[in-house]
Amino acid sequence: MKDWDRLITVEEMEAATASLLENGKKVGADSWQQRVKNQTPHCGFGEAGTCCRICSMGPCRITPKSPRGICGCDVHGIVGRNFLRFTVGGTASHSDHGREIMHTLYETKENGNYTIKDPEKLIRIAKEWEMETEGKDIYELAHEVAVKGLMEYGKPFGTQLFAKRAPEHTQQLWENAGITPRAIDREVAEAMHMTHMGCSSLPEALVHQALRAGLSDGWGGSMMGTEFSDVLFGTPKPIDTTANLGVMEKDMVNIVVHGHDPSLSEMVVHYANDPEMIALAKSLGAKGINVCGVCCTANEVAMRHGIPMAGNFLSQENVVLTGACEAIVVDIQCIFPALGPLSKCFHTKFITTSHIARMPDSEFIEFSAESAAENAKAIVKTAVENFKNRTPELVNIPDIKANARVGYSVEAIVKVLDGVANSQVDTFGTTKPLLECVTSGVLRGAVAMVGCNNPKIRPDYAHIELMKKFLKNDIIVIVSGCSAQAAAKAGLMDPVLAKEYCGAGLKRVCELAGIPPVLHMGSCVDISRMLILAAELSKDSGIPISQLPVLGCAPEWMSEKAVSIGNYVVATGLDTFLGVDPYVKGSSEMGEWLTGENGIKKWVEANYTVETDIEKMGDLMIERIEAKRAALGI
Ligand code: XCC
Ligand code: SF4
Repeated sequence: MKDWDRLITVEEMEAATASLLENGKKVGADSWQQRVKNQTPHCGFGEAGTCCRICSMGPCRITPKSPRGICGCDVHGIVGRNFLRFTVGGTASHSDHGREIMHTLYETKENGNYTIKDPEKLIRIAKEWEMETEGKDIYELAHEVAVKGLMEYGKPFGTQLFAKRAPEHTQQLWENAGITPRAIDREVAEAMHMTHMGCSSLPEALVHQALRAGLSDGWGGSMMGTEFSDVLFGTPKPIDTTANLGVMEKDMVNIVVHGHDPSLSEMVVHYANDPEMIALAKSLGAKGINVCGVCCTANEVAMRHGIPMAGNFLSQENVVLTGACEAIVVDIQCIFPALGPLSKCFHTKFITTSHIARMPDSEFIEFSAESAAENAKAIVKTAVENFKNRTPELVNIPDIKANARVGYSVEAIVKVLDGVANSQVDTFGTTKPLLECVTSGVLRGAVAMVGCNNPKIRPDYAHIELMKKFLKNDIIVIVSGCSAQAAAKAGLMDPVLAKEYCGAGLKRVCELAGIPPVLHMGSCVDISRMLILAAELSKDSGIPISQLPVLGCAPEWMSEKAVSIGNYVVATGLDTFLGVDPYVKGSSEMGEWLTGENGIKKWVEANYTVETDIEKMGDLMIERIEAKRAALGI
């Protein structure tokens, strides 16, 4: 047993943060904790979604005395437009990440910077897209598939190719409601158009487009991001790693990768293993090079290479505060601009690499697929050379670290659960063993927990406490994004120790399959993996997705991307529980559309529940799972 073989509590993590903030004080560092104080109380109009600045006659704010904006728009129109814009901010970001991956796929070549690691998957998708694969060189095929995928963003006619992966019933619901997603860019542009001054102010129309745009993300941009990341970098398989701040190494060069696009982090990981770079590190007095991750980039490299995960969204400042971070290398999304000034307080190099995410006080080393090797080498070298600039008195690495088994792609889940529920060999390659666990009651159901941290919620507490509650009730938890890292940091992905939290049924499944009770499915674009899993469960059982005892939940979400995700998860038929209100509480009509019985539920058989009391949310979710079971008679 290693000294870190233990479970970590939220209190321990909080104590670690407190000690790091003390470290920051010594050098005059700012912190998000302080900025939250400066920003509180938040603007009430913004919080309720009742402020409009879509045209320059405003900004208009809705109060009992001024119930309409200058153009006459009422509160429901304003809240609805804000909600739709919030959604497509996320749709655009996720999907653009997917687009970058498609460009990387286009750049692949034999012995190039990027190659094809999962050719079978590429061929499988090409066939699914009805492309000719026979007799083609794999790189020729990759090139053609990349072009076809990129067309999904702007094709003038038709709907998303991957939408056909949904069960018939779901596709029919989408068809009936008119929300089958068309070209991704079109859904985003149309949403911006609809919310332009003097266009849509009818909640029904705005919510309708929010669902369709969301679906173009989940079953379009994000799904391409996931599937072709697998093609490029390998489809994840279970792999052991460690998580929490203790993964940083006192005697090594620490390079933290942060952001989302694995095209960058894969290369950094590769060059950190380069003998020349390791020799350089040793010549400068370090024992080697340690790459660790933050946010979704961490998920990507953990799942494919077992790179340790230093933390999630609200721990990004913590990695710099350790005083042991030689470089924090970022690409896109969820990067605090605060990292610029913060790294100036230490020796840390803050390296930005994408024209999409330029920030003050950073060193910009532009990264592109054509020059990826050169760029990555320059980045690693900069970090290594910075080791000598450390201030030893400022090094403070909290001694907290947990084991985590990660890498549960749908392919991996199907494989590991095969045979667990006494099923026969003929079920190989299906989700039937998992279904058997659920119908027999050994497992009561599943919860897909996703999303960020948000200072409005005690960081990681909601994720971890909810997970423990579900495990105790024999509900298996699948996770992605920063929710996944919350679990990993606490030890909930330790296949040995996490069993202690499980009910008897779940414990047995974990033991038989050798899995942790919380399954790491990846980054946020990888929520598309959850869609595929839900679709497969539905197809294999003949039960519509909305009737399966499976729920979605984002207790600590904060980003626009999370709202886009919420829309596609709900639109796929999964009831979704949010711990933070998406700025819609100012409109009763929007509330009804999203959370009521007569709104989106009529279209997609699922809706949202917003519940900021986390204990209550957990109870509601368990009740909902049991109600779905009862309705199925299982
Ligand atoms: Fe970002 Fe993906 Fe949220 Fe984490 S979970 S804070 S979106 S890194 Ni996506
Ligand atoms: Fe005000 Fe209407 Fe302009 Fe919005 S669109 S700022 S409500 S006048």
